[in-house]
Amino acid sequence: MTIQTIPTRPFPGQRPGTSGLRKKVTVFQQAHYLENFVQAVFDTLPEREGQTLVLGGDGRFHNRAAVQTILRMAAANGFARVLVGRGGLLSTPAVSAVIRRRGAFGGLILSASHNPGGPDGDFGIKYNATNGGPAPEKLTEAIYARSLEIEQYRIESASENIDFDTLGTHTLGGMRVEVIDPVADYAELMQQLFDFDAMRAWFAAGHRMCFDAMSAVSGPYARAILEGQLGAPAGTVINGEPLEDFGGHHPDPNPAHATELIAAMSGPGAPDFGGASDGDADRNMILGRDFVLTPSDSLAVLAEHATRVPGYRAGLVGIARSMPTSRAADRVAAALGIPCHETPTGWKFFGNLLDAGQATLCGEESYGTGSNHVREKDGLWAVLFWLNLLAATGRSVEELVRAHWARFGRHYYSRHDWEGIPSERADALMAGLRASLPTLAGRDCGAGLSIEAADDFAYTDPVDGSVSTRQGVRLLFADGSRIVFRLSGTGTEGATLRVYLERYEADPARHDQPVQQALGALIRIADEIAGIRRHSGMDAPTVVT
Ligand code: VG1
Ligand code: CO
Repeated sequence: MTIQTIPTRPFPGQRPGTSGLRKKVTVFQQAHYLENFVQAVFDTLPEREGQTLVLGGDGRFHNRAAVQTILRMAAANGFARVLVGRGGLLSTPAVSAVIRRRGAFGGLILSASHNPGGPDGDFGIKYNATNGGPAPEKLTEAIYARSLEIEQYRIESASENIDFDTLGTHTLGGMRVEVIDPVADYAELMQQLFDFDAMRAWFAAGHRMCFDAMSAVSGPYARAILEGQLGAPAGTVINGEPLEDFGGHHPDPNPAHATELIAAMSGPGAPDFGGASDGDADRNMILGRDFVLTPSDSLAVLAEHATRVPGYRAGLVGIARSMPTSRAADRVAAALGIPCHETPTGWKFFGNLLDAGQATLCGEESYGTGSNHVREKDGLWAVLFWLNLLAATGRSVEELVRAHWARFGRHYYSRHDWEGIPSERADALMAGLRASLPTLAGRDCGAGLSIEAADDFAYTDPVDGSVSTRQGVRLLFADGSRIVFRLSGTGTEGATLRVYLERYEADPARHDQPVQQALGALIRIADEIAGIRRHSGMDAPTVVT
């Protein structure tokens, strides 16, 4: 064993955002940059000695180099064992599953999720704790504080590179490295939750689906489960090979970026069901033939029918949604007589609720859905859940959603992203909004919309009492409509303003309006109150989902 202690100096800005530390690949390629952050993580985990770490990523550019570095650092920092996915691959939900199943101490996930990859793209890293979930804010803040005072890191220097492309066991400076099948644990967990026989019968009856893996990490998982175990025909999974640059695309499953799938799902010859997931396979998009549904509606429909699926037959103890996510799930929770928790944006806020048995299903408007089976959102899980519902009910995606609207009403919903705003301008916009908050309540905005309350969302975790403030400015209208403004915490260039728009419509005769039209008055009010065009100098949002 040859442990080297390398002197280093802190890099500013190693503060994890909504989901881990994300920077340009070129930033991560600087000498000591990754090492400093990893050492800062290890330094905040004194109990790591003799423990097991799970390691893998979404296969993007720099994944392989980072795996070699982290293996050496884990060996030099007292870990007894690292479980690394073959090829350095593990999806985010698979890391969560492996940590939980194998009783590991924690895991490091190498991914910038839906951000583009390649040498000019983004890279990222995040730490997940013993429960399999993203490090809570207390821990990410401690990691950041440590990164600002770091003076050295420890790395094992003598050994050869580890071959992590073949299953097997290696020794690295006294530490065991096990190269594991990235799919096996996850696939077994899916078999416990879903009715594989019913889904097999659905395909055998001639139904068809298209799953777009977006050249990201879900490909091997989707192929093994959909085509391998459920008998879907070869070719059901498209873009199934993980590529270091995701084929040059944003691996972001929404109608703006998953254009190939949207095209495949339209027209009379289209498959019955469509799904997609993002870079690290924790997001999902669900489509019917010529039918796109919002993630907020997806969460609500899954909750409504959860007991049709074996893993949830006993019913739900609660639902949790991020604050900007529409209130469609709240109505289902009310009908079921269970609580619906409202948390800040980011999956880390669901962890305590799940651990405490206060929620079964969780969801975010940003194409994230999940449950207590792991502590991450889970893209393929959501697709399988839908597939199980289609098989169990014999109905189509559109039929299930329309019936849901008829019963509960429709929450028209859209998110407008204004990307690449210079940070000072975006900060000025948010400061202006916050300053105007006391004057907004009671304002009549025309079109029958008056503001009942306006605030900056704050959250007190019901389990550990921790408080998170400044989580998004909310305008709450008397008719139940909402506008929410917040700045993204996952970008790597300038600032992204997210504007979330929601309007409730109870009357089934009015459930067929074009979404942007139904939200037209709210879109106008958002700009009037926040001065988006004035501050950003832009005419229109860059992405509308
Ligand atoms: C975005 C989404 C948020 C999600 C986060 C991580 O964060 O809005 O809901 O949890 O991405 O998802 P932000 O701060 O940019 O709005 V992933 O799949 O990129 O890890
Ligand atoms: Co993701």
